[in-house]
Amino acid sequence: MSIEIPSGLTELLQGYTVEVLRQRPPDLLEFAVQYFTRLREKKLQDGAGRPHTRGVNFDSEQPMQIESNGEENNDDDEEDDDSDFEPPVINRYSRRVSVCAEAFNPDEEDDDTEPRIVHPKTDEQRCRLQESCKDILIFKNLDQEQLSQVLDAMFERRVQPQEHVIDQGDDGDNFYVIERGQYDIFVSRDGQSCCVGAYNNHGSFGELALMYNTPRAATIVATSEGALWGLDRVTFRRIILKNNAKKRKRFEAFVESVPVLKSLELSERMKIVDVIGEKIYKDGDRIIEQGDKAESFFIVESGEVKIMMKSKTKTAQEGNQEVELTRCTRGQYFGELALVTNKPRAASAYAVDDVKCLVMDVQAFERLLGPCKDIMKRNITHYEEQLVALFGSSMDLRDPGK
Ligand code: 1OR
Ligand code: 1OR
Repeated sequence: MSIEIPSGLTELLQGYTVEVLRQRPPDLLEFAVQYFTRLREKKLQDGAGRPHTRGVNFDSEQPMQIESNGEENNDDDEEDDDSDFEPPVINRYSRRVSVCAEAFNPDEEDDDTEPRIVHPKTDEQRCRLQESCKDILIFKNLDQEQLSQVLDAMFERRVQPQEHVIDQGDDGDNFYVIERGQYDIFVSRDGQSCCVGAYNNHGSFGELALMYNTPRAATIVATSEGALWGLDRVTFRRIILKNNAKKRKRFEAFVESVPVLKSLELSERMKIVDVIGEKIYKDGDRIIEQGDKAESFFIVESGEVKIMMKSKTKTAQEGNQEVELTRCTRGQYFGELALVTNKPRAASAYAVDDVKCLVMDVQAFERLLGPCKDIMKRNITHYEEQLVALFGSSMDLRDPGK
């Protein structure tokens, strides 16, 4: 008795198998449910006309090209032999596994044979994208080639007021860089959704679910019309996580030695390494300007940083002169005061010779440095005592003039 294999079955299973090999999900059955549900959704969207047995292109926000990096891949060759079979492209699938700082195993995910995603862009788009990404901390340690692959893969997304870009609890699909617009951050606690912060025209979000394979940790809602640049999960993991593994090796010992971080668990310190960026300054560069709105926190990695404060009381000869308050060297931090008090920068910071700092954005500071805040607050009391001694009681750290 011969058994007839239904038409489309081979392709259907092949599509699933290819995705399993690409994603290596921890639970094959759960993955199958997700995969085939999405496949069915895609089929319904495409209309019932053509049987959709070939796998899913989950990334349908914009047309894109998939570029192979030219390396031979036997699996792909096999797929090419089957002229009726198109491999599925990119899967936004993410499984929820436990939250931990061990985000990436380079041996498992270092797959340079992955097809590359390219969203073609005009010169004008490319300029806007580069401008939006220039201060993104998790891009800071990428090499030229990695950065250009990231930029190639990014796609533009416009949003309207009240649009939910991310919903807490969802699986992670994309990481977003803000080109413009305001976005509120909501976190649900005991069933109550609280606004815990906001992004104002720059920054990035959506990295946590992709880094740690966890559900979205917050809801992000646009409060104005806005423009974002998205980076798909697969490219994010391939490049950013690979780079994070390197960053951990490079900064682990240093971060271990920073006194203010001593009260954190090792896994929490490693999460800091995942989201920090290294910034380099030349002699005389202003790192922070007194009176500015604060967006980051700094730890000196090498060199020396001079903290200068303008007195509010002007004299005819001196004008609004800056007075040197202190210097920070390797392992010391600055820029915490404005983040803790939610006030403008109390002083300016300048590089003395070449300086390298590890920089963290305000959201990561809030999220990760809670346990260190007591130490910081104690030091702030110490600043206030010094302030009175230096300038008299008329200067107020909570109202630093520019
Ligand atoms: P994600 O992939 O989990 C939601 O998707 C994103 O919101 C998240 O990545 C971060 O990029 C971003 N706690 C958690 N996620 C936050 C937070 C945050 N802020 C921004 N995101 N907290 C607020 C800190 C101001 C801590 C709340 C307790
Ligand atoms: P920020 O976010 O206000 C400027 O940006 C940073 O300079 C500030 O955080 C501190 O990290 C750092 N008073 C105020 N800010 C100081 C001081 C300081 N020292 C360092 N910073 N005093 C010097 C105490 C030795 C007291 C003022 C007289």
